[in-house]
Amino acid sequence: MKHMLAGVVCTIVLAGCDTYPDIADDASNRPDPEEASNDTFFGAQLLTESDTATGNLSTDDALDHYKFDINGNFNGPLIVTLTGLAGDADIELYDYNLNLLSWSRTGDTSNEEIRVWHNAAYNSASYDVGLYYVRVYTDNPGLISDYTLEFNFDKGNAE
Ligand SMILES: [Ca+2]
Ligand SMILES: [Ca+2]
Repeated sequence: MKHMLAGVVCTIVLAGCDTYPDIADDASNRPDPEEASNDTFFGAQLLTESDTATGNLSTDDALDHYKFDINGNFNGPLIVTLTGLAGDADIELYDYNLNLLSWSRTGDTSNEEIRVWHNAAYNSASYDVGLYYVRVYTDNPGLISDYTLEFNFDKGNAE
């Protein structure tokens, strides 16, 4: 009985842990490059015209991905914010290789903010040295909320 209880507790604890980046299509469990929705990294919406995106999370769509390129030939702070929330949603920042760089997971309707230092020397041979991915998501299945996602890259003294 004690062992069973330990197993249950362990399962509950694990269920609360972060998982690896989910680049797989939920249905097939395999990468799906033709995925049209922004629910996967493959369908990440490119922010080009503006550094701001407005989106919506709902019961049927609790996960959105975005990507942007800061053309980062300069070092400087990159700041990503999520505002305008009606409930608890969170953000994660990934590099061009989909490595999780940082995250912001405050509670309730609090704004989220991620600050990282963009190092232009990091894999500078790559064409996508300034490419980042952002995941906007909620763990609250009942949440319905608009949001504003914004990124800001300060080239500092380089300009
Ligand atoms: Ca979505
Ligand atoms: Ca939150």
